[in-house]
Amino acid sequence: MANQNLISLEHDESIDAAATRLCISRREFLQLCAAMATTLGLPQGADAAVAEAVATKKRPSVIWLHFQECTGCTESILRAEHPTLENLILDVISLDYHETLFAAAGHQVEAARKQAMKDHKGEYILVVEGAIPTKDGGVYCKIGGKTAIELLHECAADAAAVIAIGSCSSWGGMPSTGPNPTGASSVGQVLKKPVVTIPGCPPNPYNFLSTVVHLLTFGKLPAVDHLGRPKFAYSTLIHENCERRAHFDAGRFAMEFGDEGHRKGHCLYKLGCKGPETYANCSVIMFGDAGAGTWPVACGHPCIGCTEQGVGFEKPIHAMAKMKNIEPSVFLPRIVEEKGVGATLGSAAVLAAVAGAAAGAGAMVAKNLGLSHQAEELERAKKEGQKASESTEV
Ligand code: FSX
Ligand code: SF4
Ligand code: F3S
Repeated sequence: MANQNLISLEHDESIDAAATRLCISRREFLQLCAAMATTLGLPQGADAAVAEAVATKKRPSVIWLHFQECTGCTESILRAEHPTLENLILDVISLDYHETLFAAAGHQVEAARKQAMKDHKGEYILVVEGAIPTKDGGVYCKIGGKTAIELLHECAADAAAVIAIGSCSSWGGMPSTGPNPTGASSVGQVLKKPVVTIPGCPPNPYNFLSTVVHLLTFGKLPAVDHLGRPKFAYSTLIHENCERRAHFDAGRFAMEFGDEGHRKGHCLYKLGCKGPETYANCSVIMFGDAGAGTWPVACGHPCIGCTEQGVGFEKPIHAMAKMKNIEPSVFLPRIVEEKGVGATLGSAAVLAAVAGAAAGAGAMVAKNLGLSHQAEELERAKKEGQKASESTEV
């Protein structure tokens, strides 16, 4: 069914102007906005509100700090190979300070930071990439003569919101791996207050973009969990929506890289996949540059739990994951559906949307349902084949 709300924007000049700014067609612009509304788990029709906000709202000033990290967050967010995404992110924010992207250097760039903080006092968003070394007075990371601890406190004081981007700033990430010689800590630990966290090493750019777009559209940051993670992105385990889940449930595993199970796309649990203990939406919205619709597990590599404190960079890559949720997913179909009882696939998908589960789950469930049925069919055919050959032998 056509989306009436998007159709109502057909003659909206601001939409045309936004599309022209981004060098894309208005159709592509609306598709992007619909994708963001979907990522946010917003109800049908919210895509029009998102499109209007992106096209017309004043861009918030962003001051972006870099501490202990690899700059992968910036690289994944502003990927040069994806000019549309890069343009869109730079279109929804006003990036007033960013050490690695600024052409200026030294005193000039320091002056730009101070000016932006003065001009947008109490209104700017502080985005922090990288962990903060806290040992020995913080001497292991200094910028412009100030330690990361000093800079963070200085910039956070007048910020309207603080977003920790990537696992390093969210919970310490790779720099905090034992024995953590520099005392690498998270933004929340140093500021001693909750901040919005977008973990991932690197984080999925759509999760950052969708967080900012939520702020633009509704004037507030999205709902977060106890770790500050936006619920739209981090409330389900990778394992819950994984395309290999049917193989897990049927007990079909790759045992070695390159073995038959691996080549057939079986579950990577026994190769150390941390999907069962990692909260993120990679299996739903996909994440990776290896081709369309891919993400680490789809490429054949176990999830290493890069978003999850205590898992990523902590547990050996090939150690088996702890099962956090051993209950079968409510979205998995019953083998025999009793009439009038139980959730149908359609209602499960609606429930997922209402519950704010990452959108796309319905599609993934449908895909899993197909795989489950295929698996059952294969199993049945195999058994029937065995029976037939047994009776022939007798
Ligand atoms: Fe790197 Fe960012 Fe990892 Fe950390 O991402 S991709 S080390 S999360 O802070 O630059
Ligand atoms: Fe997917 Fe990993 Fe779970 Fe297997 S263990 S179903 S590969 S998330
Ligand atoms: Fe990270 Fe696992 Fe996603 S390794 S990118 S959380 S699939």
